[in-house]
Amino acid sequence: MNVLITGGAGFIGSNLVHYISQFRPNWNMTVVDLLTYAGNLQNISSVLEGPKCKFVRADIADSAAMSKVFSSTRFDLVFHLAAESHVDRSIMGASAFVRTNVLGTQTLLDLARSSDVQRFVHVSTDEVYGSLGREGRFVETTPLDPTSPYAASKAASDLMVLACYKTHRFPVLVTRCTNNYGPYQFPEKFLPLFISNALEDKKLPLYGDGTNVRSWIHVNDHCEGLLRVAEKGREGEVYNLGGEEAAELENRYVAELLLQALKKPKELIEFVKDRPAHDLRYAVDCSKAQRELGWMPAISFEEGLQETVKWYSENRVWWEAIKSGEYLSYYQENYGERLSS
Ligand code: NAD
Ligand code: TDX
Repeated sequence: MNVLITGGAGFIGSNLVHYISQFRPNWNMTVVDLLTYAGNLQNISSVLEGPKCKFVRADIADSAAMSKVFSSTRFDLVFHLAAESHVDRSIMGASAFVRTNVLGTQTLLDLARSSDVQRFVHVSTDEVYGSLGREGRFVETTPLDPTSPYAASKAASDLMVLACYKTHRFPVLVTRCTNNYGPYQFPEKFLPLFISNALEDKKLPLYGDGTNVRSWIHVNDHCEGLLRVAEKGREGEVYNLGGEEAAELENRYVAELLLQALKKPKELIEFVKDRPAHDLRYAVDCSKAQRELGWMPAISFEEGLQETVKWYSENRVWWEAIKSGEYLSYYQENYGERLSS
């Protein structure tokens, strides 16, 4: 079985590479990643040392480069994760999001279709549905109503992927997952940013009044969901994947929990100017994945958060190296005027 994983040096992609290496040890993996600011080969270095995984640095929107990748191996399965993935960066500038998330996805679809790929799993997000009020859940048929440029670019890519099935019967599957957490997450996202800032005794910049709700899922539960979708999902279908109900939590509460775990004072939290069009709440109904694939998240948020806090505490070298250079300019641009010091 030959598997192409795009974005395999990023957060979820690298966890998927480790997961496959452990649970599908016979699969041959090819990782394609441009190694943008978010990609880090160290995340998968141990797997790359073995015989089952090779790496190609390439831009998924570069059809000549990607054409070489598809002609070097006949892939049975594609997991497409490469993306610009951070909402705040999409607010600062949307073009890279359109290029990678929309054009890059279409480039892959064209090449995968002409090289007879058997399954194409497009890894999308619950953010394409927009924002929920305090009640209710997104189901797979909820109309798409994205609010950020990031979410709009992912929604556009979902529609191109689904159109490829409708028009050409190309065997695609789309997943829409809630907020992931775990090892190797770039410290611009809420949890690794807050954990690493707390470890450095820096302020935790909480947007608005901190009552926005996210549904948290451990990245390994997401990886298991992706394997089930690839192996058992129905072609042309969308599957929501998300955390347990108990992991639907207000940001403020999660910030306090992680401070407790690190034995740091609540006073590190600073309420700052809100993100524009900040979605109030995400929560997905995963009953389709449960019914059709027998999938459910297995890691409780309580357990997963403790383990994640421990990982960032023990792997300071990993995130300290990232929190330099380009990261500092991004941090200044996004938080400079928001934070008091
Ligand atoms: P990430 O930003 O950590 O990783 C993205 C990876 O894609 C990086 O390694 C980067 O170098 C690579 N990349 C970016 N542009 C590229 C290009 N043009 N060509 C090749 N590679 C490129 O993102 P993540 O959090 O791991 O998310 C992975 C996927 O899962 C994304 O498609 C995202 O939309 C989706 N998703 C993420 C979450 C979440 O909570 N993080 C939840 C649901 C869905
Ligand atoms: O500094 C911050 N302060 C803050 O209060 C940051 C970075 C975030 N937040 C809030 C905003 C959100 O309500 O925390 C919540 C989570 O923020 P992000 O980590 O930026 O994630 P979110 O906007 O929810 O989007 C995430 O989930 C879906 C991922 O970044 C996407 O890639 C994924 O598709």
